[in-house]
Amino acid sequence: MLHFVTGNAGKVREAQSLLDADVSQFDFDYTEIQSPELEAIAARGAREAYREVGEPVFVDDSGLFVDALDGFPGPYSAYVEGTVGIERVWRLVEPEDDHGAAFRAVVAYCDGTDEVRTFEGRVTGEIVAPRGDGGFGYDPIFEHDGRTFAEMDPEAKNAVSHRGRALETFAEWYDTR
Ligand code: ITT
Ligand code: NA
Repeated sequence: MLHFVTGNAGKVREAQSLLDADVSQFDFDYTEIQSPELEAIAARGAREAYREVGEPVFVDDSGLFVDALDGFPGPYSAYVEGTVGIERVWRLVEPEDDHGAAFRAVVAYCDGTDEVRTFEGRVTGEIVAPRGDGGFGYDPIFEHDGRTFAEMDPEAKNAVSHRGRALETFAEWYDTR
């Protein structure tokens, strides 16, 4: 049994659809340090979550990096989603010539026996007016290959997404460790 320590049910659905191992959500609010680096945030979080749960855990720290906004909201994506909201992020990007953006995710695993392991995934796309009602978070305004992530089912999104790639790399390591 692997505990995915997160308050985000959308992340859990994607991990369950991709990983062979049994994944259960453990909703514990670990400290998210103020850092420009997703990897540092995730690694610290995984250590703290392991101390809380006492069994193998992983966490996911992720964010949307908009090119025309110099990578904003990046590590502050959750805060910006909850305050400004995705519709206004779209409005910020709309007048820009460059709508390019990337989602990044870092999955960090800790089982107490070894150093924390981290696995990263990245996907590029375009910021568009909101479309679709699947997924979560910024999915309606992130278009990849003609569809927003909110227009894809979890399998299609996992096949190309930042989290799908990070989880894929994690699973390869986990299965052969
Ligand atoms: P936990 O920290 O409890 O896991 P969270 O949603 O706060 O949940 P983060 O701190 O990693 O997660 O913040 C990630 C932000 O980026 C948050 O606003 C998400 O909605 C957004 N995000 C990450 N991956 C996404 C995805 O696949 N699709 C849409 N938005 C995503
Ligand atoms: Na969070």
